[in-house]
Amino acid sequence: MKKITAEPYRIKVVEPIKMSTREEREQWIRDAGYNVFGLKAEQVYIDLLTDSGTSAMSDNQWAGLMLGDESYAGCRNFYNLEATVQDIFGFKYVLPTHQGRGAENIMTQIFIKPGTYVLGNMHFDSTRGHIKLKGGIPVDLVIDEGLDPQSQHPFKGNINVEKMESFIKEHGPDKISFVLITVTCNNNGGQPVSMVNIKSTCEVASKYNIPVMFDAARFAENCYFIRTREKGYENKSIKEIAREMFSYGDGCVMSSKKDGLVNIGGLFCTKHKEIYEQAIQLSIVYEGFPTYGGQAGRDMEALSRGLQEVIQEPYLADRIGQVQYLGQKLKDRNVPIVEPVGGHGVYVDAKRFLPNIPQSQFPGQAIVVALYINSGVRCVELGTSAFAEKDEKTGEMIYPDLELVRLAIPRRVYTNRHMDVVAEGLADIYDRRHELKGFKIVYEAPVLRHFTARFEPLK
Ligand code: P71
Repeated sequence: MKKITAEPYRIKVVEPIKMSTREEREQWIRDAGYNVFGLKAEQVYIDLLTDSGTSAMSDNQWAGLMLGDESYAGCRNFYNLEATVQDIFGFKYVLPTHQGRGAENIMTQIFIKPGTYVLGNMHFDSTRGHIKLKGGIPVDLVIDEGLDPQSQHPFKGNINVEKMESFIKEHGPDKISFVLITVTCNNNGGQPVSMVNIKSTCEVASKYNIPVMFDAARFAENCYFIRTREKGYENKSIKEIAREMFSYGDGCVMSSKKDGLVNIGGLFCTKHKEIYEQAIQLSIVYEGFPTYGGQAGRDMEALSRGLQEVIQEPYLADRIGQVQYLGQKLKDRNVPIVEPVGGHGVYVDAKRFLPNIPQSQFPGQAIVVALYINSGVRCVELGTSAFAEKDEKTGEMIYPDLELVRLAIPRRVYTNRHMDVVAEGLADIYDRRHELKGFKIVYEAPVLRHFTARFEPLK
């Protein structure tokens, strides 16, 4: 029998959160145009909007803040961070950035020539934005199983390597600026990429002289899945797995707001001196002098310590275990979710949850609003509101394959009793799903509309 375990930490500081009444929440969400991005955080009881920048830091990280060296150039915390990243990632050259997208800006400026393609499993929104702004064309090549919420494939973030090679042959290697592997793959459920897949992706890319970068936002969670799901890695440490994974690529960008266990910051790393030298120029213009890159000395100290904590096996077992706990509770109540459950949250399959509400009426948004009103839980729609696009030629709406609602779980912040409240609330709504109505959009911005859109419920 499996031994019962509990959190590998105890709680030293608590932050009160406010409970509210259903009537208050009905009023607040109406005022916010039925968009949870418009709510004040204090109007939320359990906030599962994102796992980005929402982690709780450890006592060791907080202690590190006091050791911040706020010198403009060459502060000691940079050298600590550099040594930690070199040790865990294996990349020689390390540049801090203000957050993930700062590193993406540097990466896309270095690699992209206008009119070239950037291949990847699934590019994240901000990456996609940076690629397009530099004249590149983002191409998603995730395996078919990755787009099927019910497929039990253990590595649904994998790249379809054959498809990638045919794409390169068809368009010519000169037309591909670089390959980006996002670990774990956020857009389809925090799904991992296997070591075998990373290795063969990099082999094919290098055959055609195409550089490979990683989006390492959730690298430790990916390594944990490799350790627990991929043959040959069960006895390796997370650090050994990370070192092997990164060894196949040319560098990485990272939003340290996820697996850095800090609230802000990012990294750009590479093994090549020439790339580093170009990156320094861009860093000075967009981020800051290369030994701070938009971060305070104390931020870099907390990040250095966070990276050492995030690769600890008990931490990851607890972290991934909590996400699976919520997933299992929802499954027990028949709520349709993306399976297997990924690394940083549970993704609800809105198409199966509300088969009677067409994508044009925002079924995901209907679930998000109902869960907020019911339980004070804030989550996010990753479906029609976030990703539908108008066809430039025909003006027709193109709906995304996946209509999902993400319950992202902040790291070390909530207990499993909070997860029980979330599961209970969502299961209640599922039992009453026939009462739910769709929405129409009454205001939308031309780009990234889901942050500021306003909705009205359909009668
Ligand atoms: C998430 C976020 C935060 C977010 C950012 C933009 C729009 C909506 C939500 C951010 C990521 C990410 C990956 C794989 C790069 C970034 C940008 N994720 N890559 O999931 O997931 O990092 O926010 O530090 O600039 O809620 P940044």
